[in-house]
Amino acid sequence: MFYKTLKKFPDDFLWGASTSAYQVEGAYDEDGKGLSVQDIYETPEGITDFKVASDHYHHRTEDVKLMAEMGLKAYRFSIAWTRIIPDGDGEVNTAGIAFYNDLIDELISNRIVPIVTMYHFDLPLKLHEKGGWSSRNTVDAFERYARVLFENFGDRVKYWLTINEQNVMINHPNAMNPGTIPSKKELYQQCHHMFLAGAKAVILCRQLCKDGKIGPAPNITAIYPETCAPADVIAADDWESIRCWLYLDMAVYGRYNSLAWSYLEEKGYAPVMEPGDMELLEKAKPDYLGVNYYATATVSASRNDGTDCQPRGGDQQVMIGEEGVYRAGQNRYLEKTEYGWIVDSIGLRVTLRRIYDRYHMPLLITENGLGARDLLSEDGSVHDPYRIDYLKRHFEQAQMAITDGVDLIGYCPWSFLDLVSTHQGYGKRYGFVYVDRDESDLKDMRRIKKDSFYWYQKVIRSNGI
Ligand code: BGP
Repeated sequence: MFYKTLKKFPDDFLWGASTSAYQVEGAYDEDGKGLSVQDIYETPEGITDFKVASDHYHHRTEDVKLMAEMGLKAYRFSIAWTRIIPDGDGEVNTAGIAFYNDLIDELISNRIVPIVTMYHFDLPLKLHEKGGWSSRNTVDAFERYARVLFENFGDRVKYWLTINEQNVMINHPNAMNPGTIPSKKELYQQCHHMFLAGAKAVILCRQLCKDGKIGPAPNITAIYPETCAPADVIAADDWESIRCWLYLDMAVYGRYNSLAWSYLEEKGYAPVMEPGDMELLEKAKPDYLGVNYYATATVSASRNDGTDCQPRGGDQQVMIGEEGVYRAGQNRYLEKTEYGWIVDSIGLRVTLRRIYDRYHMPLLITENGLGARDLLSEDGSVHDPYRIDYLKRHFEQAQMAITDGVDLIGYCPWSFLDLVSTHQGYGKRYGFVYVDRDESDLKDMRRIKKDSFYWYQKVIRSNGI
């Protein structure tokens, strides 16, 4: 629908930016930090160690100054579980508490609202070795970790996010499981345990954080049918339920989405539950929903002939489609990035409207951005007009969604500064701030403001006008 006048971004809109611990911090074994599953991936020959990341651990103060200069209203970062409790369920590491205390204090003194993700893909290795999310002990360990976080930081952190992209960890488990990839049956058991862990954290947050707000941060995207053939529409509905609503229905209503549950039963993936699980899940209502959005997906009806599941864009690491459920479709209306990711700014509006319509809860965009091979030019600057164009188009659609009636409280593009990509090394950059290192040379890690930094600064100053 067209509007004569667009609604403004709210005055207290949280213009932010995101990162996650293992992707920016570095210092993976310093000051008592334990190893996480991310710290044991083998680095290919000739590639510098990704665990140094952007060395934010040692550049913290400088990085916060840059955030303040850009005018950020909020900074979404994750806490490394292994910096707080090195083995996941044992002693608390006071140096880890001190690091995040300092970060939070520096943010607040610069009037930047901290938005804290409790767990972003970096399960403590010791817990992983003891069965990881397949074991219910990890649920207890997460609850204890949550208590440590709330007791130490809950006086200053108002916005909490429980688990980053639980749905991606279930659907694309390769990036979080060094070694053997669990079977689907096991993954959905892990998923159930993560639901319990998230619910326990929500309940604890209510008890321990006076003004705390807490919610999940799944990766949500509208799924389009490739054609208007009813069988394609069914496939799109099915995949949207299995990929998205399964996770948000559980977070908001504390119940399994019925369509997704039928799928779990049909495939033999339904998790084993214990008495009291569903009661617990029902009690844990979030205050808001984080949404990571990159791109929509287009699907067509399954053929169920053994060819539904295929590697994404030739990448054997990421399979899309599922036998008997859906197959990847083509969308000739959408462009792709140089990394083959679909770009669909209107899809952001579609996605936000669908989520809001289902749940009527405040929404916070916790990730969205463009990965590109940015270059440091000879004049010492980084020109990234493509990123400005990408974000501009997405911000416009966010404003359209607000005009549609969506209660959108903030927007945290991925990422504040360049960092290690989950799937594609360091050459794929997302930041407003360039970090002078590459995949084969750590160089001096100098921070350089990209053109998009100055552009976003203006966007924030004018509150999106
Ligand atoms: C999301 C993750 C982020 C980040 C982003 C970009 O799924 O939450 O951690 O990595 O995707 O993905 P990539 O780094 O693979 O380009």
